[in-house]
Amino acid sequence: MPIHNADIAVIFEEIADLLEIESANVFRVRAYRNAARTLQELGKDVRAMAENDEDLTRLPGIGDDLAAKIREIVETGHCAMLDKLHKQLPSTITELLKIPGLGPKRVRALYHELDIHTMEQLQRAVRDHRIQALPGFGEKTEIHIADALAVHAGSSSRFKLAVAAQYAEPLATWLRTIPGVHQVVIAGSYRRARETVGDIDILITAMADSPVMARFCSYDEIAEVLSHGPTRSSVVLKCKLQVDVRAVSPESYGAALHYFTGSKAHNIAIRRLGQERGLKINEYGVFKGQARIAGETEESVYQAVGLPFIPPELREDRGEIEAARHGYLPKLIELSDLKGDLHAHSRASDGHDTLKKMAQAAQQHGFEYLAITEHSSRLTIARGLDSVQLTKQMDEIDRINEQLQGITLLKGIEVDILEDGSLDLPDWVLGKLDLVVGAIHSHFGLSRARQTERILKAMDHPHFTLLAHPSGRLIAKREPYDVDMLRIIRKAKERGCYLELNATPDRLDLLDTYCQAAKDAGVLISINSDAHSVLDFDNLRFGVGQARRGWLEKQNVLNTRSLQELRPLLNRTMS
Ligand code: DGT
Ligand code: CA
Ligand code: CA
Repeated sequence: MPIHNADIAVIFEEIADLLEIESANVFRVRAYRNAARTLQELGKDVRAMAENDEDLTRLPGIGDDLAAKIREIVETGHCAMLDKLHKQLPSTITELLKIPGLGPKRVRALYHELDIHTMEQLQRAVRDHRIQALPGFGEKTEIHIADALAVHAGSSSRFKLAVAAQYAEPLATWLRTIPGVHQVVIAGSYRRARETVGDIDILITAMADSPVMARFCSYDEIAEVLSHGPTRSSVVLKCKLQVDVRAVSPESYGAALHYFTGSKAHNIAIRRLGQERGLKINEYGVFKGQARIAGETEESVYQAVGLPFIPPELREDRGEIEAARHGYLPKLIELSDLKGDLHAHSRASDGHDTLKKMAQAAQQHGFEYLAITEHSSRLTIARGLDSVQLTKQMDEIDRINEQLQGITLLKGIEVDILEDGSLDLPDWVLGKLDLVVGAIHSHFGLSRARQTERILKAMDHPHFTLLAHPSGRLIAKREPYDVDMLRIIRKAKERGCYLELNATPDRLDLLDTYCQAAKDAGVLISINSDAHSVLDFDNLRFGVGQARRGWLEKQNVLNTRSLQELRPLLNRTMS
């Protein structure tokens, strides 16, 4: 692999970082940093210079020693000095340096002051809150490290659905502009709206002479072309997301779309149904002997095995084929069914926009109502509200509602559920609100029994309306806390309160299988944006995707109700 100037600069930067951690002479450290900068900004290829035996010491900041190191790196790809530093310091140090926000100074403090040599030791220091006590650190940095550690622990190569969308959708849009292209569909787990996707599968139909495959392989975000052919190609984008593209003829479109949408388990079950009828089903069509009897549309594939169309989000072989056969497939909720949103923040706590802006944005999304639910005072990092501030906000909402037309702000709070299950604000103020959204933001590590009791107790509170992000998980960052979710669902039924499906891309919480359990128990789910800015309402589509995976229909979702229908449902009469 050819060495570029930037590669050598990276090595010199790392040497400088490690020397700094070792408390080396500041001039020495600076020499490596200066050399790194010289290499980054140099218009000439230093490898070519070294190979042509040019005098490297004529470059600014490069003396005999650094010139020798450049030659060494160009010839071997390694630098013995960096290897030696790696051996002297715990390997964790290099990993710590990769955490955004942790420069060599902070890493040195962790190493020298807290004697942290391993990830486990770091984990323990985070847990015991010893990090925030260090000079120059603080609570924010500690949380940052905790997040980075969690990512490190669960480091998987799957992409969150919303992140994959940011790459896949512009690519699909661009593919549609290529001459001769008819259809472009993103299939696979993406189409099934799984919360994370392993890779992107794109299906294309195009004229035989379309240059689509050649063009696809020249897309400027590609890092590597894994395979390239007239009907299938695979590439890895610079962001490391793999994209598989398949081109099929129009008569195979439905069969191919069905095949590449999956899931694999669903496909196998459908193929078996075909076999029972003497049919062969593959990505090219449905065949009886040599004759193609279906495959142009997905509907025709299902029809061939005696079933109605099954929506992609249900295709997990979790009972959807049975349901289709017996005619009780759900009529799944759609984004346009939502009439409001019951969880949003404004500038009064940790949001970015004013109440009025948030209301107008909600209205533009076709909503009749938006509940403002700031954090409560316990959550100091989110500038939570106390009783006085909340009372003031209620007055402000009254004033704004008088000015607004066609949209109503509801008065709410996202109140912290404290460790003992009590709520972080007094009853008198909670009683004045339209709804009380309860949430866990601390003590994630309680035992299953205690965590469950804590939430059940909160739900017993006479003013409790809705449990926010019920499992507390952050995708690829933080595991759900240990709770008996079925017990919580039963409690919600008993108490006449509701569970949230939080649509934030890294939450998507309640999980799909529990949505189904809540539906079966007759508990309504509220699909909420948890918006912290006017842009966040766009995330609701991911929440709706997850709700569809959870078999939810319009009537199972609280915020499909009109404001008039909603009011009595928020009025807690049970106590
Ligand atoms: P992912 O990418 O891990 O999030 O999940 P998928 O479902 O997108 O899986 P992927 O990309 O490996 O394959 C796309 C679809 O192709 C998959 O959902 C079903 C179909 N498929 C892949 N391999 C097989 C197979 O061995 N048999 C059958 N029947 N279908 C397969
Ligand atoms: Ca895939
Ligand atoms: Ca794939």
